[in-house]
Amino acid sequence: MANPLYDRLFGLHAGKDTPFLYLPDHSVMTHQGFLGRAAQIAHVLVQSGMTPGDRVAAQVEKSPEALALYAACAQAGLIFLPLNTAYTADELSYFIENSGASVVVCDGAKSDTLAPIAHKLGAKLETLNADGSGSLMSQAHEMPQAFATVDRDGEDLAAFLYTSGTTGRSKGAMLTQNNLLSNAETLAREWRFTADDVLLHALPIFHTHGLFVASNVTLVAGGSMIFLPKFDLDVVLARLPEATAMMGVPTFYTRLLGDARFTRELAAGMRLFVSGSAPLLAETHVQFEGRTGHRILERYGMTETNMNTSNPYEGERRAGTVGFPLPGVELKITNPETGDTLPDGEVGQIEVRGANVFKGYWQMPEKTAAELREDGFFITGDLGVIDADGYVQIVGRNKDLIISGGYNIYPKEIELVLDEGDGVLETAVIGVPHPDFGETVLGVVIPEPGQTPDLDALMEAVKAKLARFKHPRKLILMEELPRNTMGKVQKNILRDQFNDLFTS
Ligand code: MCA
Ligand code: AMP
Repeated sequence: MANPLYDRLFGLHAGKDTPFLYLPDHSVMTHQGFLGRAAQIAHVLVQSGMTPGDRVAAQVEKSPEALALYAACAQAGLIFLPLNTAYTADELSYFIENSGASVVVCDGAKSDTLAPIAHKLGAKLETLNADGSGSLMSQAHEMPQAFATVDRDGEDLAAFLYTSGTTGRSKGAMLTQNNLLSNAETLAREWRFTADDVLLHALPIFHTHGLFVASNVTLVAGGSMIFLPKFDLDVVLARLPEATAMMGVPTFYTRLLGDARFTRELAAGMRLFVSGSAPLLAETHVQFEGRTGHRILERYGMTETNMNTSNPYEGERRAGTVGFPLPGVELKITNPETGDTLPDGEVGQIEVRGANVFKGYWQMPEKTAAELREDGFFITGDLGVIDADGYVQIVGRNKDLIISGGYNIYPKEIELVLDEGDGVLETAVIGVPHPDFGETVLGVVIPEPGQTPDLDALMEAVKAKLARFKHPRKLILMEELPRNTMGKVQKNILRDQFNDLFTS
């Protein structure tokens, strides 16, 4: 027996003194140094009573130890559940309860808030701070730096990543070892990653992009990462000359282009810039090439599927497209009503199938059945078209979703909070263009007859419940919402009406 994910991402680096993480203070953590920490954490988790298949929920700042926690889970056969650091106590409480996590790891600053929640839900609370201190590592440091890897099958679950839904309730996407590993190996091959690569890593590690795409691809290839806590423009510009590759959301690239220090010379040592998580404007692609001589490689993925398509490494990286289905991924465009496959050139819903596609939503069989067909095709909710040369273009969404700076926001979740406000009849939350975040959140509020809702109070109610990145940038009062003859709210009309609100 073996443990494919651990063996092929981590285990193969055992005993190597090669650099793995270049840190903000310019210190270096080797592969072996990293694996030693992961083994120590695995001991702590197992000694606290965890057994294979148990869930570890982590809401922690990005650090080498936070990444080692992921490796520790893989090694001990535990399911890793990373959580956005912006989530509020309300949001966390749902994730912990829904997943049945038996250990919760949080930043020391949040332990007072989370302790009662964890206690109520029967989970053990450990702390892990950005500097690596806290209860988890203080126990870990006492442990041996080797841990007997737990046997796992490729079909065993490795991670839960929560993704919101159009009904407002988040769903835990169950990802297997094979889902993660197959995608990492494909991407490393397609993007020509080797042990010589140094990836500039400024993404958060609680979502697919930073954790599975960026980190797993580097690990599988044996490369190293400049591991930065967040995207800080000055730091990214300073460290770029040490890197060979970078992955980012479009906001990273527009921010770089907005700075005169970002020049062709600064990017001269780079071989690859990858963009994803949100649409990269063709204009950004063109401007980037003009400035640096590099064509950004755009790819397309989802939490439920990892990466589905990619522009070619060699060959034309076509602006405004997400390239071709990756090897091993089948992609078809279907009629959203009938599910029938449409001919190339026609716009329809994107469906994908392959080893990358998740197992389903944790304890939500109906939601799984609604999105994952029996034949294995996953209905992405994205609208796309395949052009004459086979490039896939995403032209819209068949789901009510806003993507702000690469973070997904489901309007329903915000509408449910706003609708509860005093004097509010109904609300509609929409995404409108934003120069930095691509899209941002706008809330339209319709008062009950004769009432004037207090918009500040509404905003406070949202702040109390939902993560900062979900907060509307603005709330607007209107008399009524535009509706079609069936009575359905026409958000497209609202989007057109407020299209220029943040860009003009
Ligand atoms: C921060 N804020 C945001 C966002 N990020 N508001 C809306 N959208 C956001 N994305 C808040 C901050 O809390 C702050 O609030 C204010 O907005 C401005 O913050 P700023 O300093 O400008 O932001 P930042 O800290 O520099 O962060 C922006 C960022 C970051 C670097 C773009 O959001 C980021 O790293 N995004 C990457 C997201 C990502 O990894 N997505 C991948 C998901 P205040 O003013 O109150 O302090 S995986 C995925 O989508 C699929 C699978 C895929 O294909 O990859
Ligand atoms: P998430 O649920 O966070 O995994 O986000 C997945 C969604 O992000 C997809 O369904 C798309 O709508 C969007 N997405 C990811 N990559 C791209 C891209 N390159 N272009 C357009 N949309 C993208």
